[in-house]
Amino acid sequence: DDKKMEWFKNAKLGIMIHWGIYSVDGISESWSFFNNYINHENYMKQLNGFSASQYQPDQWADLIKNSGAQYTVITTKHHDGVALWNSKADKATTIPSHSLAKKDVLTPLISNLKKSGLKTGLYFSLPDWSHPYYDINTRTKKRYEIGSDPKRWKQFVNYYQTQLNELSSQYQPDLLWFDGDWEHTPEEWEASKTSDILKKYNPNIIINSRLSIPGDYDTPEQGIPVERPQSKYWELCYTMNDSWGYQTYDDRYKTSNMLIRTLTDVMSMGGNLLLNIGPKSDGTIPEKQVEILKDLGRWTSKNKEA
Ligand code: FUL
Repeated sequence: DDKKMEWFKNAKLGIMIHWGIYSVDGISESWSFFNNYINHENYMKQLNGFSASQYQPDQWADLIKNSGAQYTVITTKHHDGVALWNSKADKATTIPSHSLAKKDVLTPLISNLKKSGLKTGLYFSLPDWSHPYYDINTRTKKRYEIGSDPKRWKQFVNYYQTQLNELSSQYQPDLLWFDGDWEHTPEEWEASKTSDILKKYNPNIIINSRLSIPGDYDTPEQGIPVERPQSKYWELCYTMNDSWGYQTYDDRYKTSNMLIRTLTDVMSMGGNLLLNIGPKSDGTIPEKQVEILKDLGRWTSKNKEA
């Protein structure tokens, strides 16, 4: 397994991308309706504002490549359940079919990233708070017991595993970044089967530790661990400001120097930094984030041997 982890171990810097309909109103990804900041119906109305009209995936790839990052992780589906790709799975809501953009935004990005030599990771939320078969229904605020309706839950598991089949066959990802495993047990998620599905497409796929079963590397979030993590491989996911998705009012950016210091701290502890950007719904990347990526690029190119 060390062999397949080689590129990851040497990567040091990766860029995470949170891009979804939440960027339309500039509110928090999925959590805004989960926490009743907005109701589910109005949250979903953001589909009508997601235009991707200025979207230039080749420029995204250049910008990421020039930052010195070796890989990316993009949100293909957050807890809100909206698929960024043209999912044909049962009752899926997708950007290509249901948004204003009416186009496939993931395929051109993945191909540009691969052309630039970047490894590609896909973020995928296990919970899907909009799907009729999921046990927590945010529309009705009702929850069904899996034990009382195992057939329905099975339909949900089939649905999400179908989506992973689609993603694997369409994009051949190098890494799968699961999220939200906390909502169910490994048995309920059928986690081992899920992992087998991914390995069938790519025996060398790297899977993070949020599939409810031990993964290939640890995933601390938003803070450098105090002690060097026990696991051999790890990655700190980290925001440039205080938000993952694009948020209108969040201008609390860390300075480039602070972020470079975080990168060197993480490196010295044997980890990778997965630094997040949150593009806007028209497909542009906020200026401040572009600036930080460029600053990182200047630093990494001067410190190649690091
Ligand atoms: C968390 C999610 O709940 C956040 O919204 C975000 O995507 C972060 C990277 O992971 O678990």
